[in-house]
Amino acid sequence: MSSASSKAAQSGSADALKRAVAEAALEHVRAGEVLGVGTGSTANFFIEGLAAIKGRVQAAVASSEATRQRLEAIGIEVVDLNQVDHIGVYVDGADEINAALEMIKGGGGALTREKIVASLAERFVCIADESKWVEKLGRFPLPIEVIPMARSLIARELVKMGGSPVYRTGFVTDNGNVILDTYGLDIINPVELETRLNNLVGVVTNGLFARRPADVLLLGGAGGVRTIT
Ligand code: ABF
Repeated sequence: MSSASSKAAQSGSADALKRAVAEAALEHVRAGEVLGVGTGSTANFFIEGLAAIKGRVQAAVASSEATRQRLEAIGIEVVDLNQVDHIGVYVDGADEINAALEMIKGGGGALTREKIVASLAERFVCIADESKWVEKLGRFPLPIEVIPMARSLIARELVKMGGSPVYRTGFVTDNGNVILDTYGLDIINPVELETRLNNLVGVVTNGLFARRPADVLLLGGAGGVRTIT
């Protein structure tokens, strides 16, 4: 970490911690490969940092329209995932992450594209400040993207599973779907729950990233950035 961002991290503000982990992630960018880039405020700091090393990035795949626009604004070519058969590294934030590097994602609503890009990436580098670190996933409501006509059907299924789904009003995903932010699910086994939710007809994607967890976590705290694998 540079001394500037080390000082920033030590100052402890959330933005300083996000900036510090974003800067640390730049070291994971490999020359001449297609890079996957996530969405959210931490990922935005990463994109800012990428501007300085953009010559190293062959091209990028974006996990949202917002990220695509930010990458193009700094002069990085953004390619469609269908043009790519390999992504070396995917860098993205999370809403919660545990010691197994399983995550809840989707607070920003980009979970489906994030999961698709992550599934192709050889290495998933998660960047997060320490407020995201949890012993057990589930304090953050689990975002579930559903086909609009199945919204009430899925909501009833989630209630049967012990959840309290809340329709994210006024929000449509980049894929034209809606999101149910689901409180109260007891996430004892994240892999099992991710699979079970995937099997509900009408669910496009759920925000559990447990079947494909992160490979590396860069976690920002008052003492600096810790690398957890
Ligand atoms: C993305 O951005 C999402 O999966 C997650 O919801 C969110 C984290 O946002 P932030 O970095 O703003 O906390 O990674």
